[in-house]
Amino acid sequence: MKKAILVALDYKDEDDFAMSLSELKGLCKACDIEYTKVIIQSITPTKPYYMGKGKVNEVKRMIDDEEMVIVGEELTPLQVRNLTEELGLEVTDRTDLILRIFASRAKTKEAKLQVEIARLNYELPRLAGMHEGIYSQQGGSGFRGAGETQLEIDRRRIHHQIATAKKELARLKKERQIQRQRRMRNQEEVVCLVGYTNSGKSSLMNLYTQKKVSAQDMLFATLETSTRRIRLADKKYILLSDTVGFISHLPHHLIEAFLSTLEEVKEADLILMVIDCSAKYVQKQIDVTLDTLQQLGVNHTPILYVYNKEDLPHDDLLVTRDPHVFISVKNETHIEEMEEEILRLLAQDEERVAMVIPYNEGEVYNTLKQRVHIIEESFPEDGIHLIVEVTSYYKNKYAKYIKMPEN
Ligand SMILES: Nc1nc2c(ncn2[C@@H]2O[C@H](COP(=O)(O)OP(=O)(O)OP(=O)(O)O)[C@@H](O)[C@H]2O)c(=O)[nH]1
Ligand SMILES: [Mg+2]
Repeated sequence: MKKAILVALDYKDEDDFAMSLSELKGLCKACDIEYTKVIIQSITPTKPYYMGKGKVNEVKRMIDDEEMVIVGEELTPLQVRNLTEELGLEVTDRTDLILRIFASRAKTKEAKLQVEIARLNYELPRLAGMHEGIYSQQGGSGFRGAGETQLEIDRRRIHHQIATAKKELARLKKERQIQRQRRMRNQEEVVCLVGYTNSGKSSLMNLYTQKKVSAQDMLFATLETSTRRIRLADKKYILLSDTVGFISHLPHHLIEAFLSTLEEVKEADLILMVIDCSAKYVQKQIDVTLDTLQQLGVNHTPILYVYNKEDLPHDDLLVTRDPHVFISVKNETHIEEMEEEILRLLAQDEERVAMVIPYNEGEVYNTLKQRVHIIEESFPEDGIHLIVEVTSYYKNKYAKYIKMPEN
């Protein structure tokens, strides 16, 4: 196990800092790194060193047998270079830890490519610093020219790798789209499990499925979306999707990389937000999850808040969001209530509306035909006239085609 010194700057609000520090420790654990010292400074990040210059010297004096220094936020390439030079040992950051975890967990081709792209994008601006390090170690200005050329070569190589990986990813994505379209034609409703990492999404999924997905007490156990057809309350079949967990300050390269796995969420009829009600910073975790959903462009989909792990001690005065249920996947309590609530929400807001779709927007008509219940259709001159039964999701999505009733 590698030993490390952690450095964090405390300049945000109190909860935010406490949560991100405890997460940083969790990330270390997931990377098999033991932190021996935690150094906190109450200043905003400085451009050259992230921490203050005096703090750099202090950290330097504190180094015993540690092999690395880990900083609680993403460092700029300049900061990495300066700190490595001053401290004389490996310096890395929170983003790097998350990338390492993702890399070790990625199993499918798609997840591996996504992590690779994120990693390459992270490394690209850091190349220059790495080269300078190498060549200053070798000494002598004679290497400088050669170093610049090598840097150019490496940059080109990485750009090429990114392009190749993206191309391959696009191909896989298309396959996935075809699968999704096939599913849509079946008109089965899609319910997506989303939520903070370690909240219990995969465990909940496993209640219903023979073929288990990996559920473990570690950050980012799941990296890829998996979908299973399940039956709710002995009544209705739905498609349940498990997704990658969220975390605060998820590196933006990773968000980009994982957007395609999360596309399922965009098309969900209902989102089950799984929340670990025993987590110390439960409200923050909910906020981060809601923010991430917004970043994904998910705005209208109804959400059922599923407060999981009710078997563990939790704040009785927890301010809950509605609609909500409390469950324990572990003890299988209140699962039926949750199912009834899901069924109610799926059925709830079906509404009959009239629509007019211009003939040149046949795509919209085709989509509706696949996904909603069409009660009547006629084809007069001004467009396709439909009477349909839609959920609020589709009502919002196709609002501009809805014809207001005349009275
Ligand atoms: N006590 C208790 N533990 C639970 C419950 N549900 C899940 N867990 C535990 O919580 C941990 C995380 O569960 P997962 O299902 O892997 O969580 P996840 O949301 O899929 O996590 P990621 O894949 O990392 O996003 C595991 O150790 C589970 O055994 C519950 O109701 N009670
Ligand atoms: Mg999981």
